[in-house]
Amino acid sequence: MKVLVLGGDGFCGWPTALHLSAKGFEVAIVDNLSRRDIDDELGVQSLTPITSIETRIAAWKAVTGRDIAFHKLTLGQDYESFTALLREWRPNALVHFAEQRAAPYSMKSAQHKRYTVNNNINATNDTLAAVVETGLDIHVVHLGTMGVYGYGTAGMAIPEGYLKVKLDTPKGQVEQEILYPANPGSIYHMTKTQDALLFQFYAKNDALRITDLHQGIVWGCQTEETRLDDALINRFDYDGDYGTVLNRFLIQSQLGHPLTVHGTGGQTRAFINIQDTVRCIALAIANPPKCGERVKIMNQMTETHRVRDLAEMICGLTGADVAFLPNPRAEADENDLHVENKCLLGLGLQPITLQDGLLNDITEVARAYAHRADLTKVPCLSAWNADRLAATTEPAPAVRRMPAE
Ligand code: USQ
Repeated sequence: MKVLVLGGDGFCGWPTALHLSAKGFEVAIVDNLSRRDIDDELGVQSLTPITSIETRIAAWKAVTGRDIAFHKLTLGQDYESFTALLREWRPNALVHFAEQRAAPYSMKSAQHKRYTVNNNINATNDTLAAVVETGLDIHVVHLGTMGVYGYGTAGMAIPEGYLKVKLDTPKGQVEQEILYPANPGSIYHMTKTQDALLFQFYAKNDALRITDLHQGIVWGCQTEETRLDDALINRFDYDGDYGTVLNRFLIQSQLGHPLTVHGTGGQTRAFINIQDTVRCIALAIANPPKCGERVKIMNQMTETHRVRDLAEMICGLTGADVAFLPNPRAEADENDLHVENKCLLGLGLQPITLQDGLLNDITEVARAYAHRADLTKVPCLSAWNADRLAATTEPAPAVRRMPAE
């Protein structure tokens, strides 16, 4: 079976390409290496020393004997080259990671909002239009986000994509299932809610087989495959735009930097380990929807945690201090989050929970590469709006030792 990994040089795409190759799929990567260009723009590099895509692929061949082809093209722009590649290579499935994935980066300026919208939505539409135009039967697996639902306290577990509603009609009450109402919290998350509508349309109009995986915040860095050789190492982002909360706290604890908790740290979010991410993608490929079926939506997360509880856990493990900082994001101070994730568990996912893998990850990556970190890149400087910008330029509050009183 042939799988094309769009965005296969990125944080989730690279380990996914290796995992699928290791499982015996024939794998090719499409990527324009834009994530590496953004590193240069932001003046920060992955904490881990990642090698060029050519070196990565050669190392994989040397270690496993398996080939991975690489095609450099920009989805959403190089449409003709992309359709030609589909016609020539005829993949059975494609996995779509080829989007700008950082919420703070998408909120930096008008230019960053425009880039994120143009890049992400055109990449998705071109992918779907190309599948239709070629007439090939390709299962499209997309990496969506839990952020399409918003993180509001719903009073119920957030279902997997669809919500049953009762409508009052002149003929009485009618039950329907609709897409769970979109409630994005950043321009980046908004592009993923637009993606969901594109998927709904193409599944209905063209009977495309589409799976949309609403993933939580990924933590960890290495997978079974990226550990096989130093040249295969995955990227690890710790900066204020691309670093995600738990990975940031882990490296901050190794740098002697107070943990940067936004506001009261009352935001509850969904999490998943990177090893489980790649396993979920393989499960999704193995269990496609049927032709003519609605979009198959699965919540790709394994546990929920409140940000300040994570900070407390890491303080307990490492003795780090905490700085409760003014929140640069427009988000609720506190929320409860309950999420259904029966689909992937039902397909056989056995979650790696935070307690299982946490210490390994601290020692393996954060400690080993702490010397490469640039402390000036740790603060989150992208504010969601003028009010948040004003709040974040207030004098810094005192650093506190957890647990907070
Ligand atoms: N936060 C802190 N301190 C920090 C960084 C973040 O308190 O130093 C807080 C944020 O204010 C927010 C929460 O931690 O309340 C999560 O922030 P994040 O940067 O870890 O995650 P987010 O911006 O939501 O985005 C990440 C990925 C994105 C993915 C999403 C899944 O970058 O690609 O879609 O997680 S989810 O959050 O479930 O929507």
